[in-house]
Amino acid sequence: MDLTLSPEQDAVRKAVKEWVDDVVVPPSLQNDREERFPQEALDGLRETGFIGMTISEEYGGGGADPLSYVLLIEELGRGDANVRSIVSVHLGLCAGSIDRWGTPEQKQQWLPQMATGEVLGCFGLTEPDFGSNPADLQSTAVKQADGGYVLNGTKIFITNGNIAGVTLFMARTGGSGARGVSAFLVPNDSPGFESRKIKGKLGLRSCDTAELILRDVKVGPEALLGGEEGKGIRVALTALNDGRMSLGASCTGLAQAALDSMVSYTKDRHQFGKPIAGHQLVQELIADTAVEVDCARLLTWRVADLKTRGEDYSLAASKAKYYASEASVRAANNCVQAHGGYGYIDEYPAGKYLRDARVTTLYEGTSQIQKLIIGRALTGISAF
Ligand code: TGC
Ligand code: FAD
Repeated sequence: MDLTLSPEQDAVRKAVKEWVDDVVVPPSLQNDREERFPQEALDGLRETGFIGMTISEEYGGGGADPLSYVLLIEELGRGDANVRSIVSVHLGLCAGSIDRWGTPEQKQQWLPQMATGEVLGCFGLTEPDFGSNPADLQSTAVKQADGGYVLNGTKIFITNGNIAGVTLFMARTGGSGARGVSAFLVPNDSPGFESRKIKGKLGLRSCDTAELILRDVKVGPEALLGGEEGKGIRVALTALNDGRMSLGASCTGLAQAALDSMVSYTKDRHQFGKPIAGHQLVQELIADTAVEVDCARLLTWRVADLKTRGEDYSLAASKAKYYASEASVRAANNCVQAHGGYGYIDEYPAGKYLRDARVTTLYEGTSQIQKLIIGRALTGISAF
């Protein structure tokens, strides 16, 4: 299923697909078994420039349009969701926020290094006691006489947290609720900044997930993103519009991988004297998945189209994220089913697809939160 792509977008898609098949897919199962970080993929993302694809050209990035970014992320999601998460947190959530809200000095300080991947970014919103409701977060930023701040607080489940050079850190500068939160750009090597690896994840076993603990971390006034207090939740939720578009793309890619794997396996595997692909109920698994892949892709490409046209894409992003994440779990589950017992061992990727898909209905706003966002937009009544 395809809509018409421009020649440039088509070229991006082909180049990324080829690179993903060469570099990302081959070590992905072994990396998952060993919980090994996909270093070759990260090196390759730097060499190809994919790591800075959407950063403005004036800061050394690729200046890519939203649909090209979606194509990149979909292919990465097809190859290995671990690699996808490194990129979309670095680019979409962190660099994207600096590009959108940063002062000229902040852009100059961070974006050139992020465009090459020399510095990776992470996104510090979730806290141990505040996940779905970040407006109540408790990390603090206390203003000092010199205009700088002292930061304290703990962030949990932070993708790239141990490998990033800069954290977009949301902390309370004063007052309760969303308006009391501000966004800071904090170097991860600051004195008092500690990161701890989170182990034992159900899926996404080879990418980095961290707990970040900040104890009296001192930053100058230049660390306040955009130079304005009280914008932290808005900064975060705006970034998450892009994050949700990206997750729609990643889940489309994962569901496509599950579909490809099912088609290939069921044509080879024989039972009752014929390929299992010849049994109608097996074809049902394939057909259901194929339709869901198309739906997920169309919903996600629509978000990119709205963004390209400068229209509000937040509602469309929530719909795409909600649908594609749930669809990717169903696709991966169908893939396991079509593989029979072989779907339950790690010789085939089916089990990895299911474990990697599972988190996508949880992060970047759970499915329940997406449904409440959609319901609020349609009715004008907030259930929060
Ligand atoms: P609310 O009162 O509605 O709004 C607060 C301020 O934000 C503005 N705003 C938005 N701006 C842009 N886009 C949107 N979609 C926006 N939604 C709200 C709003 O205008 C307001 O601005 P201002 O200037 O008036 O102050 O906020 P709320 O507290 O009612 O929001 C509720 C809710 C539940 C929708 C929100 O808190 C939410 O989305 N919660 C989910 C949290 C979440 O998604 N966390 C994700 C963490 S990051 C992550 O998971 C990365 S995973 C890594 C990977 O992908 O690999
Ligand atoms: P909770 O908010 O406690 O929710 C628990 C359950 O209650 C969910 O089912 C939820 O849907 C439901 N619930 C909560 N409120 C409501 C309501 N009002 N109505 C109905 N149901 C409700 N965060 C970051 O900031 N940066 C990252 O890079 C990042 N990466 C992550 C990587 C991984 C691998 C994981 C697992 C998480 C990551 N997160 C990150 C955190 C993620 O965004 C949160 O886990 C998610 O937002 C949910 O928050 P919570 O875990 O506190 O769950």
